[in-house]
Amino acid sequence: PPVRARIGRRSAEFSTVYRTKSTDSATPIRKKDKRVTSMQRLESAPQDFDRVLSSMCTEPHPAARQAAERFLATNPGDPETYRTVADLERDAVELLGTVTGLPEPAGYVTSGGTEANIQAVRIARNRVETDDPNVVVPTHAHFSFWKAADLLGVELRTVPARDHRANTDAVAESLDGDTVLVVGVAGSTEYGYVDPIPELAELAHDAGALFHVDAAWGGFYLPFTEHRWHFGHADIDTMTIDPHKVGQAAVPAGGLLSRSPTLLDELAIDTPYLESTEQITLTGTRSGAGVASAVAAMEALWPDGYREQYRRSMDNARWLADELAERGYDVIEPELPLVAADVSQSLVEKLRDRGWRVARTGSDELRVVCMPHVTRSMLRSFVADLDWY
Ligand code: 0PR
Repeated sequence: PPVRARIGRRSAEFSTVYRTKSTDSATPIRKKDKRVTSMQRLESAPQDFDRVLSSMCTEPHPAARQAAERFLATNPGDPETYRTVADLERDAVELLGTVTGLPEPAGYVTSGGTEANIQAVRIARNRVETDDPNVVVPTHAHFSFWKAADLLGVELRTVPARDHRANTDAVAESLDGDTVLVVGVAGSTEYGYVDPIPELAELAHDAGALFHVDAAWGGFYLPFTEHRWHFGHADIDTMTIDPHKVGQAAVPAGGLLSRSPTLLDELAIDTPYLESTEQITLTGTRSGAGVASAVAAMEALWPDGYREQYRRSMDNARWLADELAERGYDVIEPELPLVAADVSQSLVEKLRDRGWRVARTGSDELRVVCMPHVTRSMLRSFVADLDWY
């Protein structure tokens, strides 16, 4: 679909902090509560992660929580003033390089996958002189690429998938001399599937374009799989990998990595009145808490903790997929710890009424993301509720 058709539309369905689809707030304000402060209301609110099967955020590792608190008031956006957190950010990038097979990584800790994806598009656009740049993404790419296209004035060419993975023939057909970037997804938001990364990289480079991998969610599960997804497997230019998702850091901590520091130069803006002379980030003031917690989580968990987590989450996903299949639902075979199944809208609504936070795919399947906070016992009671209807 042309990108313009999907952007700038206003409707009651639009979901932001201010306007949300959800009608049942976790902490409803009733008239008689008027003199109760928001903080007092929080005390009686339910535990955040108890029934959350829809989120790509999770409970941070205890070390990450502690590190976040310690660096709450620091700003890695001003590295000459906040030197400790600036050092920590270098460590974070090193660790992300280790996870993604990149020995001399360049990059920084972003506010999340959205910022990292926008910046990857910005690098590619700025690198090439063309009046009419286009970016080729599979249809299952995250919606942050639509934001990027809108902000940066590039044409987004979406390519249909085959079996939930990018179709390389269709990608090849949509490339031309104005293609500045091709995107592959390693762990898609809807199904957790991995695109053919080495093949896409080759197509991109043959067309003179850069190649970006979005491993925002999958990046901390994939090292323990057979998938070919990282810098050591393919000629990848940039990558998104988010510590604040499966990495178990505190929010906000995303990651943008680049094979070479030269590509990041495309993002540089002069900062005349700071001690440091330029900035490559999209936001100015940034969260030192996110940076510090990313380092703490990765030092605590890489590689054994993440491996153990992958095994547990993947076992849970396979277990849930089997339970749903036994009950006659069509299940999309999980490739990473994410289960999608053809459960009716009305049943999903009933589960939501019972407090389950579950998501849906674009094709209206039920979608359960097996994050670290999602345990077998949680899934057992979810299935028990499903059986009850
Ligand atoms: N790339 C991929 C593959 C993603 O799945 C996501 C987020 C992003 C990029 C963007 O990352 P940020 O949200 O950090 O900018 N995918 C989830 C989604 O859109 C994000 C999410 C997280 C949703 C927590 C709900 C939630 O509770 O579904």
